[in-house]
Amino acid sequence: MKRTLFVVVSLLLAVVALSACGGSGQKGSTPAAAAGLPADALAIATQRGLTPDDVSAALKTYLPSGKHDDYYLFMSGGHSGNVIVAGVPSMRILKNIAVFTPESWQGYGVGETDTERILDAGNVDGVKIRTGDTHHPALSETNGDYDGQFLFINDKANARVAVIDLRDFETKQIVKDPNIISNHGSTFVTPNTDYVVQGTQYATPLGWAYAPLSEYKEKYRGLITLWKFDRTKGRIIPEESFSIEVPPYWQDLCDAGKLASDGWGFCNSFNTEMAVGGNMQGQPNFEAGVSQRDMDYLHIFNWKKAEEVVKAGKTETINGMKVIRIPTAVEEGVLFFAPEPKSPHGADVTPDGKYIVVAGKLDPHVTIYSFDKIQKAIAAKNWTTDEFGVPVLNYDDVKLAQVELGLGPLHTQFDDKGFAYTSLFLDSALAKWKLGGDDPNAYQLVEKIPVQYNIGHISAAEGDTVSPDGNYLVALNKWAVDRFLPVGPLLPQNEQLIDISGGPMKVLYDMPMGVGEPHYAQMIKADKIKPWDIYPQVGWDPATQAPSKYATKLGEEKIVRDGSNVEVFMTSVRSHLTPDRVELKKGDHVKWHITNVETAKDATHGFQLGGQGVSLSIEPGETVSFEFDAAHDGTYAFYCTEFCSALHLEMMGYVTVEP
Ligand code: RUQ
Ligand code: CUA
Repeated sequence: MKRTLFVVVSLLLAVVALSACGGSGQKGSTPAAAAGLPADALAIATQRGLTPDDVSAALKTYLPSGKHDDYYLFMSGGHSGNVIVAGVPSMRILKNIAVFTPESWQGYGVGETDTERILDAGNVDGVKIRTGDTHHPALSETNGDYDGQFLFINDKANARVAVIDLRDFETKQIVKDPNIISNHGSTFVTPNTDYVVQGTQYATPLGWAYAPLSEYKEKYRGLITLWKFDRTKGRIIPEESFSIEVPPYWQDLCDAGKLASDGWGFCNSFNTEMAVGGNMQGQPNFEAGVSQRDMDYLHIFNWKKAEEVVKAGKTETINGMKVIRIPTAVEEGVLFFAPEPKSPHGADVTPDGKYIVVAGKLDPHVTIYSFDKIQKAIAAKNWTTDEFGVPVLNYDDVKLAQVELGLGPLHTQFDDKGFAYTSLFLDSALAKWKLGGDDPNAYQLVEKIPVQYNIGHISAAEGDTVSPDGNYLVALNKWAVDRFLPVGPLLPQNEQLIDISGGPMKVLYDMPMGVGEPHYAQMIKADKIKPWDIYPQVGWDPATQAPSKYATKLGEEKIVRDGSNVEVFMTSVRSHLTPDRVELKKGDHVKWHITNVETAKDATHGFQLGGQGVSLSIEPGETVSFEFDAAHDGTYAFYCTEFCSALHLEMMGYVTVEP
């Protein structure tokens, strides 16, 4: 114990001395070293039973009040249907971005607002879908590097993709693929965000039309959909998007080629058996059925070639979407397969674009494919074909190396020093290994550390771009078991921050996630994101990112009645809503616009109207519109939901509905 304390003291002193050398140089703040080590530091460490490792982890993650993090971390919220934003290294949560599910506090998707119409665009066959399962966030890229402008995310349950604008961190668009009902290899972007790519997970007949499972091979299909993204509009353009038809092999995870492999994309798959279940009909469970073969197929597609094929009109339009059918994809050299070992998962392209790493859930190796070898095999036309006529390259022609890492390898990320990191689900561990270029023998396992527990995706700082940062990696763990205060049988997920700056890897911080299951995350340098402080002008409509035609100036508030149609033009400013009386008659249809005329940072007003299911958040400069029918006579109160001033409770008004 004495020794431990001694080490703690030396460590604290060393860290303090170091930070003094670095010198914050800030006037008015005394560096800790100059002030001397606080007398109680050792006492605190002792009393709390902190080890030297604990102390250094604390010092590496602690952010003094008012200081900002180095990175933003964008995590999917799993079946909460949203996105969660945190800061790294503090791991403090900064924001929930409502995406596929309504959220009262953001006024998202409630009260017939523009945001409800964004959600309505994702309805399926007229069914209002208000749930989602977000898996893979993708930041927009320029030349293969995150540019901090947009974020995309998929909804696995309904094959939808959403666009989030990072100027205001709000969802702007949801698109529904008209031909598939579930996606997974989604979203990922091409290096200049020309396309947001999406792969099917569970095959169905196109348009999820009816066909019995006995017709699986004939009728069921997957798609790789390339959603065209227009950066100036900040929107996906469905009319300029297209799909490549693929066999019903359950495409899994994808990545876009970059640099050397720009123009190509890669998806692993895992049901080349074409198992159809039937565990009550004497057939194996799906899990056994889809794991019979030793090899599945890495899908290799040439999206630039596909673009030309579409331009040449060699597509079929199915439910409004242009589709390159399999025979055309084969004939035009758009689609190839390469065998990949045992229950593959993940396809991750190295920062230089030269190699593709595929893991195998039931194989202890990662397999590294060489893009150069793939090109040579294609040029030599050295292949067999599958049952659908798709060329299958020879494994030995395209495989460059394998590294044995441990049990259940899943996902790979990269750093700035030539190392790769792979999650090991069954081992509950993170493996660090060395990339070896074209030399198969140079690929080597370096180190493994345990994580708590059942690790899925990992996210290293800019770790899937052409220029990773190293520094930090977050392990997104499925199980937390014993890590946190118990909260009933449904435990939080555990996101662990890991130091990968050099030397042995170290877990620095455990972060419980109070919602959903963050599948994947991306970590971007904080200074690349330039959010607005307030909307660019008073009367702004965030749904269109343009001035609203319903913007109302101070002094120009009014209530306009035309028969039973009533339109309210309201303003909000600390600490009143004008008008504060809205007199309606039973049966009126009401359109109501509120402009928050505040121009002070953070001067948001909320708005709730009792009895009508209306909840809004009106940020400085924003104009929001909502509608409702005054179906019942009575007296209702509306009020501001943000404690905006000392007289916030008085920021209210009445709606009277006369019989
Ligand atoms: S994957 S279950 Cu991202 Cu490993 Cu979805
Ligand atoms: Cu505005 Cu409270």
